[in-house]
Amino acid sequence: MQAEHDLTAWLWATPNSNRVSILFEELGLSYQAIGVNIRKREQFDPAILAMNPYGKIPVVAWREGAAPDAPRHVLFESGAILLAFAERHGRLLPAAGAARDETLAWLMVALTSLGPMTGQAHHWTDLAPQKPDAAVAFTVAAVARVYRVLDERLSASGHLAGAYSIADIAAFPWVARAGWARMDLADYPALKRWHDRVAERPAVRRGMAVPDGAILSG
Ligand SMILES: N[C@@H](CCC(=O)N[C@@H](CS)C(=O)NCC(=O)O)C(=O)O
Repeated sequence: MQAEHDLTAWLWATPNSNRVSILFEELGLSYQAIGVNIRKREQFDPAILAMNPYGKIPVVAWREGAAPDAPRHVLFESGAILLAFAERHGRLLPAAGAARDETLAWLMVALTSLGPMTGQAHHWTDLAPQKPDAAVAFTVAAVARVYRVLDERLSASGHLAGAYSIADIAAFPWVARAGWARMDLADYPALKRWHDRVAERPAVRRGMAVPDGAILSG
């Protein structure tokens, strides 16, 4: 296991940020969470842009040793952070074989379909000043399609890929915002059971409340 020193995460009350705070809580890491209020466009502060040229959160940084001059690592993209920390700590991702491949496949469903499409649906159903019917219908239908796949998968398996893993951590904070895509979890019983079970995990409860006091509004 590799230890991180001065582990810091730049986050807000957003699903991609919650992936990282849940991950760190599950791994039992000690870290400092710094709030970046994306509604105030703080993600474009030069200090954030210097770490992530995309100007998005989450971003994390740490030193590879206790010495002040130990090499500092900076990492952005929630999927990269999930993979890097699962590998560094040898947890939440099987080391090899079919179980690892399956975990990566469901991780990719969360990273490339569930998250982005729910984000788009949130934009068109809620945030956008105009809400064209076609844009709303397209994005809501895309989320419903992913929900059907997840629901079918979870009716046959307790977690997305066998044991609880970074695939579940990547998916959970987005499913927790089902309302953003006009989804009702009551229509997806296996997904709802999984959601309710994962939500009960102490690390998930703690991670969903980070950064302390952050509210995504407006
Ligand atoms: N693919 C990126 C997406 C990051 C992302 O879109 N983060 C949102 C918050 S969940 C953000 O920073 N939004 C502000 C913006 O895009 O300017 C990841 O998974 O980390």
